[in-house]
Amino acid sequence: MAGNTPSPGPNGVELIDVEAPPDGLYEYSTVVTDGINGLDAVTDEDIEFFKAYGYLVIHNAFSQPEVDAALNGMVDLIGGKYPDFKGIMFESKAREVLSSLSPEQRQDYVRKISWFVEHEPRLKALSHHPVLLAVLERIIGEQTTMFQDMGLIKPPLIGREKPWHQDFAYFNLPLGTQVVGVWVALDEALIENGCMHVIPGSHRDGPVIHFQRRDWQICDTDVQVGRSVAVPLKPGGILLFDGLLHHGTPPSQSTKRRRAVQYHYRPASVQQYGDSEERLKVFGPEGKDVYC
Ligand SMILES: O=C(O)CCC(=O)C(=O)O
Repeated sequence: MAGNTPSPGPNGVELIDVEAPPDGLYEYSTVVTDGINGLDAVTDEDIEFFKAYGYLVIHNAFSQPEVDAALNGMVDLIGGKYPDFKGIMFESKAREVLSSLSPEQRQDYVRKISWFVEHEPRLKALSHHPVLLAVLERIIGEQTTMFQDMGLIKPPLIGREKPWHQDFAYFNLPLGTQVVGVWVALDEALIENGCMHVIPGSHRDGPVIHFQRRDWQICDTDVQVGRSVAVPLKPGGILLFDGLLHHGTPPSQSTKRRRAVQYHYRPASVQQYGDSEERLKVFGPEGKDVYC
């Protein structure tokens, strides 16, 4: 995939390609196949595993009816059912074809949706599931506040990479705050359609400088690819991950959709900073005499 060349997207519409990641960036040492079965089954050892490795896989966290309801909610958000909802980030060129697409087809032109939980109760239900919140409280050590919600969509074949990064680099929170991300597979997330890749234990290395390249990201040559693992999930499976865990997703090479939602939680007692100054001091403002 070369930069900025048109290529056929769904329904034959031309889309602008984005820069491809370097070869080998998403090689992995292992595919994670084990995990907990159900939110109720999380033990104290699992909480310790999370603290040691920075992630936890829970299969069947949500039932198929809950997943189907969430997908219907996502289709309604993208299809324009809620006029007050403005949080849709479309793929380039989508604007030209939007009016000709059905709500179902529209999903294949969306990259991301955000700030939707107050508009869509079926997606809020996942984020506020009482047993999920209880697990998060055990990790965070106090009552939690959800402070970010996102729908992450990789349309078939054109779904782009999310380069390696630490989510904490995006948050204006005091360093040391225990942040937990919850990534929920709504479709089956496979290696081919861009499942999550993580570097176990990398949260313990602390904050890493990020650069504005294909995204706000860890330098490709700093990624410890040899330590990375791929985390495929069935619909309803979730990945819990530490805000400092290195993670990323490769571009889709599949005709299968990969839709997911991601929620972030922090301790209720910790407030966000009003500006990004502290964050950029730690994660590196672009142009600060460092190059990757
Ligand atoms: O779902 C994806 O493709 C990547 C999501 C992610 O890592 C993020 O937005 O922080």
